[in-house]
Amino acid sequence: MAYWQVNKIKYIGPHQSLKSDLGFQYYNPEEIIGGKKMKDWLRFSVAYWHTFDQRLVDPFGDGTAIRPYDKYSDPMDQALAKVDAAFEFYDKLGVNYFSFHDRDLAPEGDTLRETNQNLDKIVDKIVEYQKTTGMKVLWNTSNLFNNPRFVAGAATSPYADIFAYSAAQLKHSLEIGKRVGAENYVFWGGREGYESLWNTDMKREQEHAARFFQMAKEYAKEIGFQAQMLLEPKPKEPTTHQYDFDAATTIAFMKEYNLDQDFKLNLEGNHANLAGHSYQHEIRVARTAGLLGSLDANQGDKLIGWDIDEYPSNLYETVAAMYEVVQEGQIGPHGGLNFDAKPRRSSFEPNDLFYGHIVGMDSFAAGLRVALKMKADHVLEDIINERYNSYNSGIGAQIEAGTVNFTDLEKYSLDKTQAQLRAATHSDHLEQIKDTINHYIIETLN
Ligand code: XUL
Ligand code: CO
Repeated sequence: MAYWQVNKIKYIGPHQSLKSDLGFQYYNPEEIIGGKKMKDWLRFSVAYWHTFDQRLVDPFGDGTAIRPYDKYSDPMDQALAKVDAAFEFYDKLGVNYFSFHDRDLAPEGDTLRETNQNLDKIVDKIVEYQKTTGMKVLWNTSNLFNNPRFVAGAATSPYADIFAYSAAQLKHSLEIGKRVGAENYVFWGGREGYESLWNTDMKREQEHAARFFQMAKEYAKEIGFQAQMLLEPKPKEPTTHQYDFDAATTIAFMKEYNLDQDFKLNLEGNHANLAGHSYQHEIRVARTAGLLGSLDANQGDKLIGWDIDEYPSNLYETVAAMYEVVQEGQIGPHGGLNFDAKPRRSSFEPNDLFYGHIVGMDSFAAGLRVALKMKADHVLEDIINERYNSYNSGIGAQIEAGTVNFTDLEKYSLDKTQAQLRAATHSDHLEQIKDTINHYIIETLN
């Protein structure tokens, strides 16, 4: 039985008008570009929670989603049907990876023992499908935020029983990660933050979080689960302040607690915007620290300002993100682009899940094409090399080599005139750079 009323999505090339059939305009998975297949550059992953579980609720309205497994009223029957629907969806969309939380897959029981039994039954079915389809897991994670017991956090909960339960839940999630061969394991600190400092012992909470990550790493090692561990920064939502605020804050935390050897970052576009940054900024910060792990692909709406998880469609942003990836040579050692994104509440039909992924995949594929072309033409490299040229010789080279001090630099500068100093600077011609980038976008995609 087919759950999704579409044929396999194929590359059809750039198309002018609204398409009657579904197809990719820029994503051509087997095409070799920049020395690699497109699908290997991008490693797209479908997010189980948004794609198969999300009912399209918003704070003012109930879910609108129509899904092909809605007819199953028993939660376990529905969970089993969703696995069939999911694997058919991956096949029709043509992706090789998916990502999931433990709680996305199966309903909770009254005890963790019962919950684990439900989950294991679904994972058994997933593992069988993996054998016949070759589908891989980009990452799995544990939902330590939805249930009311996590009201004040999980690893940073002030209640020790909740910390203990969270550890036990996570332990099983790591075991599942090993069974499905997850390439990464993500920690998004859903409620690891605070509502108010007036009742919060911040230092103690952060030490608890660090201990939690240490134990997770130790247990993964103990069972031979080799996934790359990733922390996913987000500044707010659901708590007023989340400890993993942004890439820079999370890196400082990782270094303070000696986690930077074993953990890297999973960065998300909409989270970057909530922190007052661009996606490109977050990726650059992680790259600079050698800690780029993987990417969650989505975008926010600048006019709304919440974390609304739109499918990415903004070409300028995907070009900027893929520019960073192209400079890096890969997304991360085992990274990919996971669509942490959902359709709008008004796009409630099953096929909208395909349209959403198509625009997301096409947008990043287009970004990749443009970024590779700009790199091949050395557009920005030449500008940047020229801009820092004064450090390649003379006083600049001495500054970089650490062979001069403040006294030397005073001697060097004391009698320089205003005109000489003005002549040492050059216009950045930023407007020209932006016009050039526009030109590359238009030319490459035509
Ligand atoms: C929430 C978010 C999560 C994580 C996984 O904003 O991004 O979906 O990616 O828990
Ligand atoms: Co995310």
